[in-house]
Amino acid sequence: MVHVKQEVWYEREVTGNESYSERHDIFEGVLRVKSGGSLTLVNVTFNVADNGNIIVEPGGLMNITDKDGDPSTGDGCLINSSKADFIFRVEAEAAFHAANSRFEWSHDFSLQVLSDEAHIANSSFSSGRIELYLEGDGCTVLGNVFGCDYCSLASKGDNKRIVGSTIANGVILVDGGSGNVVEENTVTNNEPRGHGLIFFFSQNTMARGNNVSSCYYGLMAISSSVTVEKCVFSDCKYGLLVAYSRVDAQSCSFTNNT
Ligand SMILES: [Ca+2]
Repeated sequence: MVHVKQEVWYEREVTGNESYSERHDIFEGVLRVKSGGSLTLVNVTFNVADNGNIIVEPGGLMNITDKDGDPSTGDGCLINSSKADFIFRVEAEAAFHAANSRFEWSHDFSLQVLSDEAHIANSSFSSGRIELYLEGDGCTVLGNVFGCDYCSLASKGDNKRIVGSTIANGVILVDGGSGNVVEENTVTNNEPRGHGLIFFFSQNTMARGNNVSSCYYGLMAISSSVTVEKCVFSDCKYGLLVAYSRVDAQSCSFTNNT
């Protein structure tokens, strides 16, 4: 039997290099990764208490990952809480890497990523209402699963790649910016009048290979320029809504939209 360490973390500031693996810790208070600090968690379960928040400050790095680089083996991290209104914020000029891990919340969870250096891959977000808000330029969100009560994946800024995610109930919103790519995502939105993909003042955007179903508008473009390629819109009230926009739709399919 593997002995798993368990500790309670109270208010904590990370200022140097800290790395933890194979632990099951409880976190209370505010965790801050400070400028010059680096916190790596590998196969760590982190239960966040009711007073917990996580802030990665400018110049800090947080890395949440698994042991073997394989998303199928269940040896990643689990960040877990039943706290209402939990905030996990990566500030501008900070860095954040999350891979092959799980984030589980039973209330509202806001992961606010304001930095350019942010990569979130092959992870799952479940339960509660999740807001993943991306504000920097060039971050990537690849191959994640959002199985929450409601999920909003919202981005500002340029040149992001939102690829290969599954959103069981929610929306991908690209608000402003240029050169963003939304590709091969599967999006369902069961909220009344909930939409699938929304582009709002978003220029030179590519939406390619997405599968959007059970939404009010499958895709809404307002004051945007969007190339829509090889997307499938099914069982929506309306496939597309385009206003003050240039939308170039190629090889898309529309089925069962009422
Ligand atoms: Ca793994």
